[in-house]
Amino acid sequence: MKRSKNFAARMVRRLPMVGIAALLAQSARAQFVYDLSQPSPAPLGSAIINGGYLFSITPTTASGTGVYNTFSGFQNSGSEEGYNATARPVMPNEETSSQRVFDVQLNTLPTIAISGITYYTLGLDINEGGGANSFVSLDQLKVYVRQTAITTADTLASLSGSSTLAWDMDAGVKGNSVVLLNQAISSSGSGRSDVTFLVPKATVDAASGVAGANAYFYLYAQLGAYGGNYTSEGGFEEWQMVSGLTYTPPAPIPEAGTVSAGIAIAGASVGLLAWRRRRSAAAKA
Ligand SMILES: [Ca+2]
Ligand SMILES: [Ca+2]
Ligand SMILES: [Ca+2]
Repeated sequence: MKRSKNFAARMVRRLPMVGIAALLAQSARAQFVYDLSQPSPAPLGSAIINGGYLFSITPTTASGTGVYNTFSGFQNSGSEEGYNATARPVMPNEETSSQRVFDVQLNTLPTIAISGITYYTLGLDINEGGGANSFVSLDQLKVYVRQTAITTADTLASLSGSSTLAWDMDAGVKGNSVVLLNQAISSSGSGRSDVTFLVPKATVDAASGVAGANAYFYLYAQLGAYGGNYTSEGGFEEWQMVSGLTYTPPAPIPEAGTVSAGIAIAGASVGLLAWRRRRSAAAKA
């Protein structure tokens, strides 16, 4: 009986820590949402995340002047993920064509200079069908670099465990980020990017540890995991090297977006913690 009372007392003392742990866990799940899926107001939305720059292309500014060279593509119903590699097998959602999914070296990536910063210039060609299906979320986007080509590419772990993470959309000051996209905004058609992704060249080169920029570049992405109207359907989403761009990107809106329900859950955790403290005090009385 005495042991049981001591056990109960220990548990009561631990309750505030349990509350704090729950608070931290819920906060970690909060997402910062960049909504680039709405057609107005013009110019179309953009997002700067951890020094990277994502924006939609408009039909009037893309002008058909770019060259779009696909190096990774994947599709799955619901959510989907994958990364480029020449090694086979690739991840389950990834295309298997050696012409469309392959290793990329940094010195083959196109670049563009904007306001004195040079970026590697990449694009995402969304293939989601029309109507309500045209929306899709970008939940994860990670740039990995390696000094040699990857030889096992069938899991994310085989990449992340052997490579340097050079850039991550979830590593910025806002933490876990999601970008909401809409194929219908660009109306660019298949074969041309709907969304441009610029990642600072200096950041990626430094992470590679190879001065001559011969390092290998791997782009991992996950789409559709946000759920709701933003699941993935239709054909393959394809990542492209984009060269020959002549347009000026829309003005960056780094603070755009809203915080999802995660913060509200964290607030509820604070309330729960206070309730547990009151319970603890009552137990001691
Ligand atoms: Ca969709
Ligand atoms: Ca994320
Ligand atoms: Ca698709």
